[in-house]
Amino acid sequence: MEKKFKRTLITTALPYANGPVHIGHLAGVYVPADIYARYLRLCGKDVVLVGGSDEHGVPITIKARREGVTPQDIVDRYHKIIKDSFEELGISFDVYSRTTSDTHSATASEFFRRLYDKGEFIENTSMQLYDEEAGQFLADRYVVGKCPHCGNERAYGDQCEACGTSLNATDLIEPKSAITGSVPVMRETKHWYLPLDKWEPALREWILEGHKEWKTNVYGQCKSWLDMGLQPRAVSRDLDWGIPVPVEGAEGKVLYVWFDAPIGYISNTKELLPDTWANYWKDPETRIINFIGKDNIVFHCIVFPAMLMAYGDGFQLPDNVPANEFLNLEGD
Ligand code: B3M
Ligand code: ZN
Repeated sequence: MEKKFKRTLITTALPYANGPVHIGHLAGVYVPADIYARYLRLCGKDVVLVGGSDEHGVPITIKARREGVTPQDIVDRYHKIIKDSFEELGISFDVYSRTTSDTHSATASEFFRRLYDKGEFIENTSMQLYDEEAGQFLADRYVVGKCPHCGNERAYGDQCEACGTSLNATDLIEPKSAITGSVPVMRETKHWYLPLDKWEPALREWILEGHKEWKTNVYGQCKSWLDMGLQPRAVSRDLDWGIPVPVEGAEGKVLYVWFDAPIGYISNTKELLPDTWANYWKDPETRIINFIGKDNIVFHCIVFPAMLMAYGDGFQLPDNVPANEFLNLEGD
C-alpha cells in the first residue's frame, strides 16, 4: 500500500554557477519539479520547492583563472543569470539560494565536524599530483590525460566523459596540468574519507529491497554500483576555493564540492524556514523527492544518503530520486 505523507520536500539539483542553465536542465529537472510542486499546492498539500546555485568546485576556479577574475566574480555573475532565468521562466521556487551563503557554510562545516567528532571519517595520507609551476595540488578537473579504460586522450582527473568512468586523477595515463600544461609530480597530502563500504548493507536494503519502484535507470545504476562494491571516498580537496575543512591542521584544504553541495538542500530549507526546517528533513512523515540529472545519481542515491546516515539525528532519506536521461533535440 502506498505510504501516506504529511508534507513534501522537493529539491532540484543545484546548477553550477559557472554558466547559464540550458534547455536540457530545464526539461530534465526544473520544469518537472515545478509541475509536481504546483500540482501538490493545487491539491492543498504542504510542499516546499527548494533550489539554489552550486558555487564551489574546480570548474569555477578554472574559469576564473582563464578570465583573470576571482571565483567570487564568476559565481556572482552566473548566480544572477541563472536565478533570473528561473524567475522569467516561472519556476515557482520557494527559495533559491547559493552555497556561498553564510547559512550554508555554517551548516556544511557543522555537518563535517559532527562526522569527524563521531569518528565517521578515515584519515588517509596519499600521493597526489602536484603542479610545481603553479605551486598547487591538482584536484579533479585540474588534470587531463589518457583514460585507462577507453584511451580517450582528454579525460579529466575525476571522470572520462567519453566512456563515463569515474576516475581518480592518479589513474590517468600521461597526466598534464590543466593550469600550466606541465607534467605534474607526486607529492604527499592528507585527506578525510567517508567509508561508503560501511554503509553498503544499509544502502542495499534501503534501495534494492525498499525502492524497487524507482525509475529503472536510477535503480539499475544503484544496483551496479552496489554490486561492484563501495570504496571509501575522499571528502576534502587541496584548493583555495570552498568551505575550509573545520579541523586543526587542515590549512589549505576545503570540503569537496560534492560533500557540501547536497547539504545545500538543507541550508536552503533553513534559510526559507529558520524555525521549522527540521520538519521537512527529520520527520518520517515528510516525503523527500530529489529531481536530478542522470550524472548525479551516485551522489544522491549513495554518497549523500551515506552522509545522512552517518550524521544520524533523525535525518530522513529521499523517498524517490527521479533522474532524467539526455534530452534529445534534433536527433542529438
Ligand atoms: N552542481 C552538478 C550538476 O550541475 C552539481 C549538482 C549538485 S546537486 C547537489 O550537474
Ligand atoms: Zn574513458
